[in-house]
Amino acid sequence: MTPPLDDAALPSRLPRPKEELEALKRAWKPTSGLGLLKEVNNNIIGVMYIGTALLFFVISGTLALVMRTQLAVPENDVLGHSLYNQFFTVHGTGMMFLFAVPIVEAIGVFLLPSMLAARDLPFPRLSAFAFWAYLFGGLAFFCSLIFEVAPDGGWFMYPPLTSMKFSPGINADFWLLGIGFIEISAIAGAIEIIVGILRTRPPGMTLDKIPVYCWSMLVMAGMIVFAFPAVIIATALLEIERAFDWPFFIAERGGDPLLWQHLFWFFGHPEVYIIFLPAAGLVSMMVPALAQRPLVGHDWVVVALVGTGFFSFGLWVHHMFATGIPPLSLSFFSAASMAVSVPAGIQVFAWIATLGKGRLQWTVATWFLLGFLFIFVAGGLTGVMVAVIPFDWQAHDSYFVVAHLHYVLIGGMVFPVFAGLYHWWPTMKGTMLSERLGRWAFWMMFIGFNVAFFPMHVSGLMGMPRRVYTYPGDLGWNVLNMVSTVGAFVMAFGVLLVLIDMARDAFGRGRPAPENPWKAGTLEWIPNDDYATRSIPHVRSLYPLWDNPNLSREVQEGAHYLPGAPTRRRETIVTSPIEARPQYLMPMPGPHWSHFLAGLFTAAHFICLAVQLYWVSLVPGVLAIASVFWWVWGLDKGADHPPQDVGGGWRVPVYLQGSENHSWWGTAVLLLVDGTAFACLCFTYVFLWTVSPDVWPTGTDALPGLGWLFGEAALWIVAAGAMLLASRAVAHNRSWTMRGALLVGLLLMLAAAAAEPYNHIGSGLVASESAYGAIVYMLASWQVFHVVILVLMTGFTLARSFAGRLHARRRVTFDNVMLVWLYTCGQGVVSLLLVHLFPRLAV
Ligand code: HEM
Ligand SMILES: [Cu+2]
Repeated sequence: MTPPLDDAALPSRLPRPKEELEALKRAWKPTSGLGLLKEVNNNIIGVMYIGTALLFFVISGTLALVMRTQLAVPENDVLGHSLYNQFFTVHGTGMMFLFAVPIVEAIGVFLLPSMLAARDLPFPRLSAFAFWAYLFGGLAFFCSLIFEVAPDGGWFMYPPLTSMKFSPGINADFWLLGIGFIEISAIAGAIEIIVGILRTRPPGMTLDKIPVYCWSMLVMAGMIVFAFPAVIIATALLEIERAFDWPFFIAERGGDPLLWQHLFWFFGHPEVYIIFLPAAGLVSMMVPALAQRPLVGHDWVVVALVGTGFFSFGLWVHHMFATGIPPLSLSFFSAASMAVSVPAGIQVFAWIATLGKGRLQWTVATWFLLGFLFIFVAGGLTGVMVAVIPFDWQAHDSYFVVAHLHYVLIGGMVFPVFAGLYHWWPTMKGTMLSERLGRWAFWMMFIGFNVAFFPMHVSGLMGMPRRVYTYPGDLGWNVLNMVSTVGAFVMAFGVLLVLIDMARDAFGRGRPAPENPWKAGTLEWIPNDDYATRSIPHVRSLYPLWDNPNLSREVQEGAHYLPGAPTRRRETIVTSPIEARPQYLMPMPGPHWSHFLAGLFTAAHFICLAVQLYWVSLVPGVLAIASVFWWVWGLDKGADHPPQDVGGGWRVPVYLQGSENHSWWGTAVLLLVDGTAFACLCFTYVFLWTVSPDVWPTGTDALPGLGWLFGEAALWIVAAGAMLLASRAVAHNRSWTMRGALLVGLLLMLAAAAAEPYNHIGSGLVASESAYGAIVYMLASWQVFHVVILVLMTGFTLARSFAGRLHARRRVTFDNVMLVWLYTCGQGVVSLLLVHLFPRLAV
């Protein structure tokens, strides 16, 4: 490789040839009209994504207003009992799953590439797919309210209330299938964000020069990878219990409703930080810009972010203080819950110190930030209160908790997000929102919020339980409730003002923004176009625009990296994860119908399942898979161009195989998700055994013989060996050996995956009889599911091989399949050891 740039020189020589910019523009030309559906550019998808999340916020908020109307006076009958239950469930679920998480990811999709000066994130079609799946799934979810079949078990859907016995209709299925599948889109977004931040940074942006926001997004995406599988597994188990009567949560047959709580809160607690950390990251970017000085204690803030992400996984039990947990673990989790306020405190002090040292600009964003600090600190304090166990026992399931959770969520994420909307609006299309309307909106939201939610602390302590649709008039709660309702409406008018402001801008009434209106120091303020920045800047510090006042002009003149489109198509530079050295030029997929159709059909498939049209659901299911094949068929282009000059003396290839390829990283992250899901199933097995060892077999009679264990394990191991053989065959271009090895390996895996349920059926185990049977067959089904995926992937690989698109110098597709394959074999062996050895050892 060529040496990197010496300090003074600019990466590309000026002036640039005229046709260069033309080529760049042509490659990134957006589609118009109906073509918008095909679009993948993060600038466009990001805006649609944010808009959809705001739409869902407004819908969920409207439900809250109706609930507040119902609660304004005692014995009210605006909403009946059953509808109220549906309303709070859809409100809570909508806010948490369809607004809070999606909007932070959406902001990431919009903002990250420009903060990293990348032309786009590494998997543009994946984010577009995630967006469409989310849009269609979310709309269907809200529609369930219209037909009065919305879920009504609360946003955390505790069984047994949500199991078949107590929720016989399809309401709960809407939640389980609707939300379960929308999580796919959250995970897709997380993969995109992780690989994007690690691999598409601008040259020179080493780990210590990553903007705080990117750190926060990296941590949050990492948390999604480890937290969301738990809720996906939980929803899958509950849905399977409902559909096939496999008793995971039914105590009479050895299940345990607490299993749900563990799995759910293992996700649910980190969820709060998944929402809060990106918001904190946004704050850490806005505060320095508004105060015109670097963030005080930058390194500490980063450590705090990473630390929060790490520790918040240990805390799920504090949502279960009232469930009869042993006292020693109670104290441990109580102390840990308080400790997690320390990193939040560090960040708050860093922001206050920065604001205090700088010369503050008073923008709308500043006001929202101050509102955020006030509300969030208040919510943190009540959080410490409920972390005290005796207090929690008092306040549990009262309005005190409703007040606390809204202080944290609205203070901690809604206010920063609105600050961010006003702050970064100019980067969208160069116009500004109205400072005057914005200030009105802020004050209405701030005052309305406190008027609405502060009294709930009091009504909660006076004994008002949460999730009641009405109350008698003689308990002293009347005034407090009326005040809360009035406050909620004032706040809603504040939100409405923001929407009006945004609509004004959309209809061309916005003021044109100056370049970098708040004089910020980070890369997203370099003027942007469909192709992102004209050239990719060389980064030397945390605030490049402050340290080099010429940077923006240099970039716009094309003096930095990749000033054009050398291969005449969309592409960006992939850099090394730590030092951000250019490694290769990644071609990026352009607009296409496939991912849109994949999103549409995936949503249709799950909606059909939710309304129990099982056979019909096969049609969109097959179409979704076909669309995915169509989508990925055109990727993995191989080195179809010679190495290209990207500036700074770097001449890089246009294709790299093996572990340096970005899609290999994407697959690896996906397997982390998969592994976490599998770990949750293993946890389920062991957990159910600890609560009901009596339904487990004692002695070896009831178990399949050891021969099955060794036989099946051998099949998995040999199948893995076949894959390694196939891999060597690819390296030597021995196509027929590869095809043969793949087919043999696949047959072995099919045999292994089928043998496992077969031998349990043989020994008389019935899935619906006991929790033991249920989890054993669940683990076996999990393996079958993986092999089915591998059948599809192998078929695809073979098709590529026959089409001449797979050989020694073009094997990225193959390598990704190999990862999934080897993982599946390993998982198969672990699963066998657990199922066959554990009952033998645990007598
Ligand atoms: C726009 C202002 C909002 C108002 C007026 C509001 C009001 C309410 C009300 C009346 C309830 C039902 C309480 C009960 O009956 O137990 C509730 C529950 C809830 N809200 Fe909000 N809310 C608002 C915004 C939000 C936001 C922004 C989030 C999250 C990001 C959120 C998350 C929740 C959750 C998770 C629940 C619990 C639902 C359950 O118990 O299953 N809310 N809210
Ligand atoms: Cu928690």
